Amino acid sequence: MAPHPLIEQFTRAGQGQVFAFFDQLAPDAQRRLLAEAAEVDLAEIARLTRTLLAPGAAAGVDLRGLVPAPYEPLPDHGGDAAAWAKARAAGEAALRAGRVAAFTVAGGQGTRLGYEGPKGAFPVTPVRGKPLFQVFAEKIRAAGLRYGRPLHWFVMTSHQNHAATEAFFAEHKFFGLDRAHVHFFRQGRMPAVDFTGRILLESPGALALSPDGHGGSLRALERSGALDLLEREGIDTLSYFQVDNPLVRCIDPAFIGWHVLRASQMSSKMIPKAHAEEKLGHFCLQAGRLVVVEYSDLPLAMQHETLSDGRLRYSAGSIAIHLLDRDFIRQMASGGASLPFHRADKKVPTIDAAGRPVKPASANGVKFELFVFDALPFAKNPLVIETRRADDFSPVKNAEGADSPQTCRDDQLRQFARWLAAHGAAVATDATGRPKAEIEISPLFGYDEESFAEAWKKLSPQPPVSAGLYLAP
Ligand code: UD2
Repeated sequence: MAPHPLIEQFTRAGQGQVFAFFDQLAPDAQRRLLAEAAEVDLAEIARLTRTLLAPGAAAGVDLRGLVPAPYEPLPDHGGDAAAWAKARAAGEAALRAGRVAAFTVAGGQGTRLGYEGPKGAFPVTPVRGKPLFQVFAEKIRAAGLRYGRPLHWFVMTSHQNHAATEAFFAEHKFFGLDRAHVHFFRQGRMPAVDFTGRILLESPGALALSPDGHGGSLRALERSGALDLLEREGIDTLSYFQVDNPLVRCIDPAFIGWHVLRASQMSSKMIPKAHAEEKLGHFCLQAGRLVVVEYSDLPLAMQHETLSDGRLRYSAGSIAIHLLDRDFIRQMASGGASLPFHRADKKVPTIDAAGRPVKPASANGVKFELFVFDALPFAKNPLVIETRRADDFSPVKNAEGADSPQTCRDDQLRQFARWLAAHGAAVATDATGRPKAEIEISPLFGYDEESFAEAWKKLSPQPPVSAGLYLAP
C-alpha cells in the first residue's frame, strides 16, 4: 500500500520520525496521529528552524535604538485631570452604546501554580473563595447592569482545558451571566521540536503539542467566528486581560475612553515597575514604533539603568491589559503582517527510539509561542496609559512567594479596606493597609471604587467591618 500523502510530505521535509511507530498503531490511533500532523504547517516549522534554531540565528530580540515609551500619566502623577474625566465619559458612552466586549486569555498551562484543572477555576477571594472566573463574571455582569448593555465575554481556552472550562461554567450556571453571551474558543497548537528542528513525539501516537501563546488569540478569534459575531453585534472594542489577575478592571471606562478618543487600534496599561527585575514586559519605542520587550529579553544592565533622579529608565511595566480594535484583529489575523514566534527552551516529555517515555532533566526541546503585545508596532495610534497597581494588578502565578494566592488575597483585602475606609467605615489595618479582619466585597456590590461608594452610601445601617464581612447586593 502506498504511504499516506501526509506521511510522504513529512518524510520529504525531514520529519519522517513523526511516523516511526505508525505501523504499530491501531487504526484509530493512526487516524488521530494523522489529524494532529495535518495541523502542522511544515513550511512554518522549517522557517522557524532556520530563523530561530540554526547556528548563528539571531540570538534574542533586536535592541537597537530602544528608548522608553511615553504614556499618559494618572492625574496624581502629573496627568491632565480634565482629559482623564473626558476619557471616562467617552468610555461610558461607548459602553452604553454596546461597543465593548470582554476577552480573557485562559489557554496557558498554569504549570508554575501547579493547580490541576483550568486556572480560572482556582479559588482566589479571601472570604468566599470564589474562583477567578467568577470574579471576572461578576465584574462583567456588574458593568453590563451599570451601563444598561449586557456584555459579551470571550474566553480563549486550549485543547487541554477546553472541555473542563465549559463544564466548570455550566456547573456554576455561568455565574449568573446569560449563557448566550459567553463564548469559548480554543487557541491553536504548535509542535515542540528538538534543537535541530525535528518535531518531537509525546508518545508513539501523539505529537508533543502545546498552545501557540496568547498571541495565537488573534488568529483564533478570527478562525472561531468571534470577529464575525462582534461585527454582527456592533462591537468594535475587545477588553483583553489574563486569567491570572483577579484585580483587573475587566471593563474600565477611562481606559476605553482614551482608546476611543485617540482612535487607537491597540492600547495598553502600564504600571511603574516595583523594582528593576520585576517580571514585566517593558514599553519602549523602537524606530518610532511602540514595542514591548519582555523581561527575559531586556539585558539586566538595561533593567537596572536609572535616570538622573534615580528612577528606573525602563520603568513602564506591561501588565498584559489591552484594548484591541476588531478590524485591527482581523487585519493581523488574516493580513500580511504577522506576529513573530518566540523561542522557549523547555523540558519536553517525549519518547526514545524504542518508543519508551523520556522525562528530561534539562531542556531537550523548543516550544514556539506568539505574544499578543507584538501586535502593538502594527497598530495605528497605539496608546499606553498609566494605572494604579492596587486597582488593576495582582496576579496568581506561583504556589508560594511573590505573585501567589497569598499575596493576591492580601491585595484584594487591601483594596476592600481602602474603599471602606475612604467612605467612612472604621477599618483596622496593619502598616501595609491589610485589614486585620478578612472581608470581601462582591463585584456585584461594587466592582470599582465609584460603584462601591454608591452602593455603600445607600446601605442603612452600614455593617461594622469585622471578620467574615461579605458585602453583596
Ligand atoms: C506575562 C507577560 C509579562 C507580564 C505578565 C503580567 C508574556 C510573555 N509576558 O508574563 O510581560 O505582562 O504576564 O502578569 O506574556 N496564555 C494563553 N495561551 C498561551 C499562553 C498563555 O492563553 O498559549 C495566557 C495564560 O492563560 C495567562 C496569560 O496568557 O492568562 C499569561 O501567560 P503567562 O503566565 O505565560 O505569562 P507570564 O506570567 O510569563
